[in-house]
Amino acid sequence: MNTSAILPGATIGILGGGQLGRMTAMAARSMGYDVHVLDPDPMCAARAVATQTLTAPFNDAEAAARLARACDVITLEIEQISRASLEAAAEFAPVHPGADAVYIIQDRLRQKRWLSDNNFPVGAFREADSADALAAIVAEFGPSIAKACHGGYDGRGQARLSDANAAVDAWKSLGQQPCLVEQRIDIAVELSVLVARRANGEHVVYPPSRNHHTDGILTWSVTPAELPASVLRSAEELAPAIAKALGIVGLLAVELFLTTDGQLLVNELAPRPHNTYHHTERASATSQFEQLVRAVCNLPLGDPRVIAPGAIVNLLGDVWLHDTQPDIEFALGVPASRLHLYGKAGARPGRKMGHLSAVGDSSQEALSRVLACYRRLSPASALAAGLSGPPPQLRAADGALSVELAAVDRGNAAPWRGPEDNDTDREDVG
Ligand code: AIR
Repeated sequence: MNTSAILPGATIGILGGGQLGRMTAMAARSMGYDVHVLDPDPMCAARAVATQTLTAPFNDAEAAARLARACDVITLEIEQISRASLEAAAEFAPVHPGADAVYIIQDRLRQKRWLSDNNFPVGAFREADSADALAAIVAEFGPSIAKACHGGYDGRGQARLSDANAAVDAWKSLGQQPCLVEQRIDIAVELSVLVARRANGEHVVYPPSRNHHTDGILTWSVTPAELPASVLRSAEELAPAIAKALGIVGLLAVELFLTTDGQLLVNELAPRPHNTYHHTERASATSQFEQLVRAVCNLPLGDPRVIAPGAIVNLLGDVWLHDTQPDIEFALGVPASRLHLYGKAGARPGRKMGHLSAVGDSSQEALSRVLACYRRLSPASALAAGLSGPPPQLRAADGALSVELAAVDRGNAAPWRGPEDNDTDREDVG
């Protein structure tokens, strides 16, 4: 592999032109790179920032090759790129992360099996290949979530089953295709960790984010996570170990659950920038988007430390679909708040259109500010998301959570013990 740096002036190609591609392209342009994108939607969000937008499906290998021919390096912002497209692009430019890692991650069942086979901690799961099989698994597991292997994101392609009677409807709603079935986990806290890794194996780990989802879609995210040190340490060891095992060059986001009995389990992986790290644009010494550019261009990785506690709230299409339109002027009166819009044309329910961010002197202050901003912007959306009351308390004020976290502090947490040698491992070529 050619390991020299790809310097500003070069062209970065991005497979996918949604909001993640757009924000990556903005960071790349700030650093002096040119950017081309490929996306099936000619009006994709990154179009406004890229100098060339190729309109083609993600399984069009010929188009991926055409993108790569005009670029010095290729990265991606969505994992649903066909293996053939990634391999075709790699004929003409380095593709980071590479086809092998993306292939494992892009199929949810394959990903879970890989994690389990490699001894990373995951909850109970099975494959269902018929409605009857699904019913039998749910009869055994109890409440479960069935997930389509391919294609679903932001809560799409998932069905929650409280008992086996729901299997026929769930099987139909997932397109009558083999799916991943996960036993429902009693979650105390949702968190995520982002790692950036260069071709020589050097990596940096961002402090974990603490996250809150509604109906499978991220609602808010805050950093630092305000969790026990033992949990943070385990999470920070887990992510680079997974990135190394996958040979990731670029970014890997690891979504985790801390269970009510103190275990840390991997939920899902993403080989790209992640919604739970949008606050890095404000809160961190290096944003995740700049970090991706540095990693794939083989530049020194940026400092991942939090320089100001920060939080974000997602703005879904619903915000624009209520009777009352968002009050941007009122919202931006909240101190240290900022509005980010992705320039998407069609507001649809559940579609990520933008986010609000805020920084503060503490995680609690940042979260309280961004939620206040959201309530001002769209009281109806805040009500629908259960966010119209006082902000959630990140520290002990919530009695139940503090009991659960006390159990974690006593050492029940994190059955997974990191490898001894997960320091920078320069000899490993990803
Ligand atoms: N994305 C990728 N995987 C998960 C998410 N949320 C981002 C990418 C992708 C965009 O969502 O940036 O391009 C697609 O958004 P939409 O609203 O057009 O479906």
